[in-house]
Amino acid sequence: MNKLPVVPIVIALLIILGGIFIYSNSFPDTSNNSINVLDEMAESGEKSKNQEEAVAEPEPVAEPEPVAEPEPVAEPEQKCPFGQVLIGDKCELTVLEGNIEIIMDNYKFKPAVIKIKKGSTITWRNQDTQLDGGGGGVGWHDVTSEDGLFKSIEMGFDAGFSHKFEQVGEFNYKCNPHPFMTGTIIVVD
Ligand SMILES: [Cu+2]
Repeated sequence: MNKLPVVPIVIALLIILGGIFIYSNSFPDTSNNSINVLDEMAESGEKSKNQEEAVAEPEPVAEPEPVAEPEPVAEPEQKCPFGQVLIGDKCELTVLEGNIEIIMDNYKFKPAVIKIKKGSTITWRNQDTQLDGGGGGVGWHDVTSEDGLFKSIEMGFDAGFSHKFEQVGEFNYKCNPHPFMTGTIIVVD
Protein backbone atom coordinates (compact mmCIF):
# COMPACT_ATOMS: atom_id res chain seq x y z
CA MET A 1 0.00 0.00 0.00
CA ASN A 2 3.04 2.26 0.21
CA LYS A 3 3.62 2.07 -3.48
CA LEU A 4 1.23 4.18 -5.51
CA PRO A 5 -0.20 2.47 -8.60
CA VAL A 6 1.85 4.69 -10.87
CA VAL A 7 1.14 2.98 -14.15
CA PRO A 8 -2.65 3.06 -13.92
CA ILE A 9 -2.50 6.73 -12.77
CA VAL A 10 -0.33 7.71 -15.75
CA ILE A 11 -2.65 5.88 -18.13
CA ALA A 12 -5.63 7.59 -16.54
CA LEU A 13 -3.94 11.00 -16.89
CA LEU A 14 -3.13 10.33 -20.53
CA ILE A 15 -6.73 9.40 -21.21
CA ILE A 16 -7.95 12.55 -19.48
CA LEU A 17 -5.48 14.78 -21.31
CA GLY A 18 -6.35 13.08 -24.60
CA GLY A 19 -10.01 13.70 -23.91
CA ILE A 20 -9.37 17.37 -23.18
CA PHE A 21 -7.34 17.66 -26.35
CA ILE A 22 -10.04 16.10 -28.49
CA TYR A 23 -12.68 18.22 -26.74
CA SER A 24 -10.86 21.46 -27.34
CA ASN A 25 -10.21 20.63 -30.98
CA SER A 26 -13.88 19.85 -31.53
CA PHE A 27 -14.59 23.63 -31.30
CA PRO A 28 -12.59 25.23 -34.11
CA ASP A 29 -14.21 28.57 -33.29
CA THR A 30 -12.50 28.50 -29.97
CA SER A 31 -9.07 28.59 -31.62
CA ASN A 32 -10.25 31.37 -33.93
CA ASN A 33 -11.49 33.18 -30.94
CA SER A 34 -8.16 32.82 -29.31
CA ILE A 35 -6.57 34.25 -32.48
CA ASN A 36 -9.08 37.10 -32.38
CA VAL A 37 -8.22 37.66 -28.81
CA LEU A 38 -4.56 37.77 -29.76
CA ASP A 39 -5.34 40.24 -32.54
CA GLU A 40 -7.32 42.38 -30.17
CA MET A 41 -4.46 42.29 -27.76
CA ALA A 42 -2.06 43.31 -30.48
CA GLU A 43 -4.42 46.08 -31.55
CA SER A 44 -4.83 47.38 -28.08
CA GLY A 45 -1.09 47.27 -27.73
CA GLU A 46 -0.83 49.40 -30.84
CA LYS A 47 -3.48 51.70 -29.50
CA SER A 48 -1.55 52.23 -26.35
CA LYS A 49 1.51 52.87 -28.49
CA ASN A 50 -0.45 55.44 -30.50
CA GLN A 51 -1.59 57.01 -27.31
CA GLU A 52 2.01 57.24 -26.24
CA GLU A 53 2.84 58.95 -29.56
CA ALA A 54 -0.04 61.37 -29.09
CA VAL A 55 1.42 62.37 -25.79
CA ALA A 56 4.81 62.99 -27.38
CA GLU A 57 6.07 66.60 -27.54
CA PRO A 58 4.75 68.41 -30.64
CA GLU A 59 7.33 68.91 -33.35
CA PRO A 60 8.63 72.47 -33.32
CA VAL A 61 6.91 74.33 -36.16
CA ALA A 62 9.53 75.26 -38.74
CA GLU A 63 9.75 78.95 -39.59
CA PRO A 64 8.36 79.42 -43.11
CA GLU A 65 11.13 80.08 -45.63
CA PRO A 66 11.02 83.72 -46.72
CA VAL A 67 9.65 83.80 -50.26
CA ALA A 68 12.48 84.92 -52.52
CA GLU A 69 11.75 87.97 -54.62
CA PRO A 70 11.67 86.93 -58.28
CA GLU A 71 14.84 87.95 -60.04
CA PRO A 72 14.14 90.78 -62.48
CA VAL A 73 14.31 89.29 -65.94
CA ALA A 74 17.40 90.75 -67.55
CA GLU A 75 16.75 92.37 -70.88
CA PRO A 76 18.70 90.45 -73.51
CA GLU A 77 21.61 92.72 -74.22
CA GLN A 78 21.39 93.65 -77.86
CA LYS A 79 24.74 94.54 -79.27
CA CYS A 80 24.76 96.80 -82.26
CA PRO A 81 27.59 96.74 -84.77
CA PHE A 82 30.23 99.46 -84.65
CA GLY A 83 28.81 102.80 -85.74
CA GLN A 84 25.26 101.97 -84.62
CA VAL A 85 23.28 102.52 -81.45
CA LEU A 86 20.14 100.90 -80.17
CA ILE A 87 17.13 103.17 -80.68
CA GLY A 88 14.00 101.49 -79.38
CA ASP A 89 14.63 97.90 -80.37
CA LYS A 90 16.54 98.66 -83.57
CA CYS A 91 20.16 99.40 -84.25
CA GLU A 92 20.43 102.73 -86.05
CA LEU A 93 23.43 104.48 -87.57
CA THR A 94 24.97 107.04 -85.29
CA VAL A 95 27.17 109.92 -86.43
CA LEU A 96 30.82 109.15 -85.83
CA GLU A 97 33.48 111.77 -85.71
CA GLY A 98 37.27 112.02 -85.93
CA ASN A 99 39.40 109.14 -87.15
CA ILE A 100 37.38 106.05 -87.90
CA GLU A 101 38.63 102.68 -89.07
CA ILE A 102 36.87 100.31 -91.43
CA ILE A 103 38.24 96.77 -91.52
CA MET A 104 38.41 94.54 -94.55
CA ASP A 105 37.76 91.02 -93.32
CA ASN A 106 36.62 87.85 -95.06
CA TYR A 107 35.92 89.78 -98.29
CA LYS A 108 33.74 92.33 -96.51
CA PHE A 109 34.00 95.95 -95.38
CA LYS A 110 33.15 96.15 -91.69
CA PRO A 111 31.09 98.16 -91.17
CA ALA A 112 29.84 98.36 -94.73
CA VAL A 113 27.70 101.43 -94.04
CA ILE A 114 28.84 104.20 -91.77
CA LYS A 115 27.66 107.73 -90.97
CA ILE A 116 30.27 110.37 -90.18
CA LYS A 117 30.48 114.05 -89.49
CA LYS A 118 31.98 116.21 -92.25
CA GLY A 119 35.70 116.59 -91.71
CA SER A 120 36.14 113.08 -90.34
CA THR A 121 38.76 110.70 -91.70
CA ILE A 122 38.14 107.11 -92.64
CA THR A 123 41.01 104.63 -92.65
CA TRP A 124 40.41 101.30 -94.36
CA ARG A 125 42.67 98.51 -93.18
CA ASN A 126 43.10 95.09 -94.73
CA GLN A 127 42.77 92.53 -91.93
CA ASP A 128 41.58 89.76 -94.23
CA THR A 129 43.20 86.50 -93.18
CA GLN A 130 40.99 84.71 -95.73
CA LEU A 131 42.54 86.62 -98.59
CA ASP A 132 44.48 83.94 -100.41
CA GLY A 133 44.23 85.00 -104.01
CA GLY A 134 40.85 83.34 -104.46
CA GLY A 135 37.63 85.17 -105.26
CA GLY A 136 39.09 87.63 -107.72
CA GLY A 137 42.50 86.07 -108.16
CA VAL A 138 44.50 88.64 -106.24
CA GLY A 139 45.96 88.73 -102.74
CA TRP A 140 44.92 92.29 -102.04
CA HIS A 141 41.90 94.55 -101.62
CA ASP A 142 41.42 98.13 -102.60
CA VAL A 143 38.94 100.90 -101.98
CA THR A 144 37.57 102.60 -105.07
CA SER A 145 34.97 105.33 -104.86
CA GLU A 146 32.12 105.01 -107.41
CA ASP A 147 32.33 108.70 -108.25
CA GLY A 148 36.10 108.86 -108.41
CA LEU A 149 36.47 110.81 -105.17
CA PHE A 150 39.07 108.41 -103.78
CA LYS A 151 41.00 105.34 -104.85
CA SER A 152 43.45 103.40 -102.73
CA ILE A 153 46.56 101.46 -103.63
CA GLU A 154 46.43 97.66 -103.78
CA MET A 155 46.39 96.77 -100.10
CA GLY A 156 48.00 93.55 -98.94
CA PHE A 157 47.41 92.24 -95.46
CA ASP A 158 47.56 94.98 -92.81
CA ALA A 159 47.94 97.76 -95.36
CA GLY A 160 45.73 100.81 -94.92
CA PHE A 161 44.36 103.78 -96.80
CA SER A 162 42.84 106.98 -95.46
CA HIS A 163 40.54 109.62 -96.88
CA LYS A 164 39.21 112.78 -95.22
CA PHE A 165 35.61 113.57 -96.14
CA GLU A 166 35.08 117.31 -96.62
CA GLN A 167 31.77 117.10 -98.49
CA VAL A 168 28.35 116.15 -97.29
CA GLY A 169 26.79 113.29 -99.21
CA GLU A 170 26.63 109.52 -99.71
CA PHE A 171 29.73 107.94 -101.14
CA ASN A 172 29.57 104.41 -102.41
CA TYR A 173 32.73 102.44 -102.94
CA LYS A 174 33.85 98.94 -103.77
CA CYS A 175 36.88 96.73 -104.01
CA ASN A 176 37.91 96.56 -107.66
CA PRO A 177 39.03 92.92 -107.81
CA HIS A 178 36.08 91.88 -105.63
CA PRO A 179 33.16 94.05 -106.84
CA PHE A 180 30.78 92.24 -104.47
CA MET A 181 32.69 94.01 -101.68
CA THR A 182 30.82 97.29 -101.34
CA GLY A 183 30.43 100.02 -98.77
CA THR A 184 28.85 103.44 -98.20
CA ILE A 185 30.06 106.50 -96.31
CA ILE A 186 27.28 108.90 -95.36
CA VAL A 187 28.72 112.31 -94.54
CA VAL A 188 26.59 114.79 -92.60
CA ASP A 189 27.15 118.32 -91.32
CU1 LIG B 1 38.89 92.92 -102.34
